[in-house]
Amino acid sequence: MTYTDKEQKFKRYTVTSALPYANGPVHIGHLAGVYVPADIYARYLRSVGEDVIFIGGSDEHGVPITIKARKEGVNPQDIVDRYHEIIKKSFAELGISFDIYSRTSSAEHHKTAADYFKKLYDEGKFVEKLSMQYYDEEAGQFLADRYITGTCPHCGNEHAYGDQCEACGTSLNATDLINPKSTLSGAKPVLKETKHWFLALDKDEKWLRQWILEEHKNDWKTNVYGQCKSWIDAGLQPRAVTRDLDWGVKVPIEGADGKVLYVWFDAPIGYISFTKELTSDWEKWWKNDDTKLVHFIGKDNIVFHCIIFPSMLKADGSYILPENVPANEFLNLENDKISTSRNWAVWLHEYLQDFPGKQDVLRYTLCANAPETKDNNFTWKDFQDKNNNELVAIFGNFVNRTMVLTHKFFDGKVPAITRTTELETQVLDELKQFPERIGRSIENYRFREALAELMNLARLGNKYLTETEPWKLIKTDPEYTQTVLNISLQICANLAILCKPFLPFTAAKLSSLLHLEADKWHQAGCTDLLSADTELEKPELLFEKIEDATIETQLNKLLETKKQNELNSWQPASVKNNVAFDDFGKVDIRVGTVLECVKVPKADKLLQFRIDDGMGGRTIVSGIAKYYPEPEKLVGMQVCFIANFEPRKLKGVVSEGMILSAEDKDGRLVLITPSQLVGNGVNVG
Ligand code: B3M
Ligand code: ZN
Repeated sequence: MTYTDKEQKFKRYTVTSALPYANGPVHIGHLAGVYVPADIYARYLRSVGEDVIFIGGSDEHGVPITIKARKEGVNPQDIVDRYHEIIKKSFAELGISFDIYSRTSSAEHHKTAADYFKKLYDEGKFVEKLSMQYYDEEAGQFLADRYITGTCPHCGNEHAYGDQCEACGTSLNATDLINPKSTLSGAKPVLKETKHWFLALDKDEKWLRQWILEEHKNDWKTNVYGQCKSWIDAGLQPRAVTRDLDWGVKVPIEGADGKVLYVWFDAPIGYISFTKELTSDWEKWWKNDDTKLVHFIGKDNIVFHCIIFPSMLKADGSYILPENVPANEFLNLENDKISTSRNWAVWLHEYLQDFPGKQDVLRYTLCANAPETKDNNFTWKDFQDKNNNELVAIFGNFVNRTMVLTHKFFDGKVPAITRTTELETQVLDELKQFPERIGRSIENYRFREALAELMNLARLGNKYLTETEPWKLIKTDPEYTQTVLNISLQICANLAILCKPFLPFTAAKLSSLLHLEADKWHQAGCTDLLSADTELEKPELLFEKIEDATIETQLNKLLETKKQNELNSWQPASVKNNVAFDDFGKVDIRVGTVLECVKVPKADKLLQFRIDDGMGGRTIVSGIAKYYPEPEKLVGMQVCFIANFEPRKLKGVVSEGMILSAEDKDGRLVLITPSQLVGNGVNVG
């Protein structure tokens, strides 16, 4: 039983988490925004004994998939097969406790989505319209959604997609874009007539306004409510739910060849089809008023889950609407926007490889830093601090001290409570409050607050040990020491139960160390979870310190990415103004052989060359020392130099010319040398 849904209006919970596109692996931004909070919520509901299903799966349709396939020169099916497996496996390893993780390419989904469309079509719920859509004549294809980019009419972002501007979050129609451009060929698209089916969102405005802006005024998060309000206030437009594409769920009516359902029409139906795959009893999870439907999503999905999907559900008429849509904001990485295309991310499957057995550390950090009310930042330093200063120093340390002392003084068996003092009464009073306090925070989607409370329970344990000092007390009052360690072990047991939604691996380990059987939320909050004489396992550390070197490795990985991105975004300098042939002829470029090359004393950047120029030799100073740390190795090499460059003195050496080099993308200077040996002093031109 939950603390807030007091009158027991809800008998069961359908919890969904956004379906990640199977065009890449998942990263910490996805996790902090959607999957970690959703998992905490689902695990908590199970722990309080609620009937819950937690639904997830891969979104395998839509232009993000076909664009990726095109880029790699493979089929869309190859892309989704590859990433669906990676995503599914990594979620499982992180302990995201889906009751089902399916995919929208499944036969059940295709059928469910097609039937859903067909029913609305047969009931005349769509508006059928011939409209002008952008078409790429070079590619011979209509340009749906991400196949077209242009300037957002709302915020001026020049890289807005045909269906959405990621900068301001506005949902767009491709024809809204200013300066539209095809992402297939780069060509300016033309308008061509095509038939599509539209959801009449304009007709839904009234009930949406009532339902969201009135009924959910106080329980939806302000970021969600605010976005909904601005869309509704701006006036809702009919929205096409079909596309001229060949990848997706085929439009199940006559005369719709070459058309598929819009990905944002089929994907949320995925929640329903996956429930069908999970249980034949699926309808009660979707059609009963005593079911609470909650969608966990990122902020860029708000319009689809709060307006478009509800409008689809309402159009069918037999479904419940979401009770809440707790969307998070975005997580940045090291102060920079997470980006799949720039590889600026911490990828879950890589984390699991680099940090085996440390799933809970990531879960902890991402929950403690979750972007619940504003964008937030993940840094590796903070990850290390949260592990070392919180998990190790507070939680782990308390449990470890308690276990070690019990083994030392009481042979690893839970000692009985002998006498208690005022202090134990106080500790118990506080302890009692934790399940409800943490539970209420979770029920209100305040996961950071809930986690902070959990750590306060570990702090309570540490404070109790510090005040009673059992390591000293054993000498003067062994009897009361029994009480102290009993109470401390009971706090450990409470931690094991209450940490489970957040830190499931730690909960399992701690429960097995304590031989704790209780695992239900409402069993916590008391001091009789472990009976006297229960044998404990040998102490084992719950968390280990993370060393600087480990963090350094991760930071270096990001540094490499940054360098790579700089190289990728490098563009040749624009060509200078034209010069007349005669002007070019004034520059006298020759070839010479390096006879000697040494560093110029007291000048880090300079090398002093002696060149055989076929004319008796000359000295040239060049600022390339940084790129040639062993200058003697250049002896014998032929170089090109400007022979009639005005001589000038550099660090006391007269330089008679200028050696030519190319500046590479990373700013490195590389000497220019003829491709075959030529005579010294010959002209270059
Ligand atoms: N695949 C979009 C996204 O990952 C989308 C979510 C679908 S939820 C039904 O942002
Ligand atoms: Zn915009």
